[in-house]
Amino acid sequence: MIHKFLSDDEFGTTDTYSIVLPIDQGVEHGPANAFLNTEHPEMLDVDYQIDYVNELLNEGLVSATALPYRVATLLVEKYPEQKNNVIVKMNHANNLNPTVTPTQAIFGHSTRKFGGAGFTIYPGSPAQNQMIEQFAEWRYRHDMPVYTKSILWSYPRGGNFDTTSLETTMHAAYIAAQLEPTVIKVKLPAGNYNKAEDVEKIVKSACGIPVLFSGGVKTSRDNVLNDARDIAYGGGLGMIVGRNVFQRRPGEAKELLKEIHAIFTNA
Ligand code: FBP
Repeated sequence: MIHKFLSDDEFGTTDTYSIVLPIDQGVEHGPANAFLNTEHPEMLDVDYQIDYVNELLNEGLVSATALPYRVATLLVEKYPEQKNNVIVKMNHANNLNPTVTPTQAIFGHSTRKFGGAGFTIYPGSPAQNQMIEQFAEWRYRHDMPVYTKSILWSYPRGGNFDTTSLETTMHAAYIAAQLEPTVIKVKLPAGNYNKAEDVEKIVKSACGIPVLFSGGVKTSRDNVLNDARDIAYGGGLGMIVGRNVFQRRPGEAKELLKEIHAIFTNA
C-alpha cells in the first residue's frame, strides 16, 4: 500500500494507508499523565511539541496530526506549510471527574485554518444524541464538507454494556458511517478476538468509509506491531497512535513508526 498524507487528494482511497498522531491527551488525560510522567517529558513544552510534530511530518513518519485548538493554531502559525496535515480536534472530554456522564464539549470555533476536523461521539452514552448532533451540525450545515476532511472518533461508552467487544465496535463503526465523515476512528476490540478477520468485519460495518484503528496506553513494541499487522491485513486504513509514539524517546519512536510503515507498505 502507498502512504498518503492528509493533504494528499488520495488520502483515504483504496490501496493507501495513513498513520495519524493524536496529541489531545493533555486535555483528555491531563498534561502530567500525557506528557510529564513519561520517558519524554519535553513534550509538556508546547514549543518543543510543535517542533517535534513538524519533524515527524517532514520525515514522512506520520501522515497527519490531531491537536486541540490552541496547539493546532500554534503549529500552523509557526509552520504554515503543514496546515493541510493538521486535524483540529473540535470537541473534548476530560477524565477529571469520572462520575460525569461521558460527553464531549465543543472547544474549536473554526476549522478553516486546518486540513481536517476531528470530532468524538460516545455511542451508548446518555449524552450520545448531543455528540451525534454536534457532528451532524458541523458536517452538514457548516464548513466541513467544503473546506476540510473530517475524522470521527466513535467510542462506545457511558452505559451498562461491554464497550470493547467486537459487536459493540462494529455497532460504533456503523453508527459513525451514517454521519459520513471522511474517515472513522475506532479502537480495536479487547480480549480474545480473531484479529485480522475481526478487523475486516469492523471495516465492512463502516459502509465504505475508511477506518483508522488503535490508540491506547503505551505498550510494548511487539504489541503495537501485532496490532499494525492485524489492521493492515484486515483492511484498515491505518493507525491513529498517540501515547505509543510521543511517550517514547524520539529515536525509539521513529524506529517504531518505520516498522509500522514497513508493515503497511508490504500488506
Ligand atoms: P480514551 O478516552 O479511551 O483514552 O481515548 C482518547 C484518546 O486517547 C485520545 O486522546 C486520542 O485522540 C486517541 O484516544 C488515541 O490516542 P492514544 O493512542 O494515545 O490512545
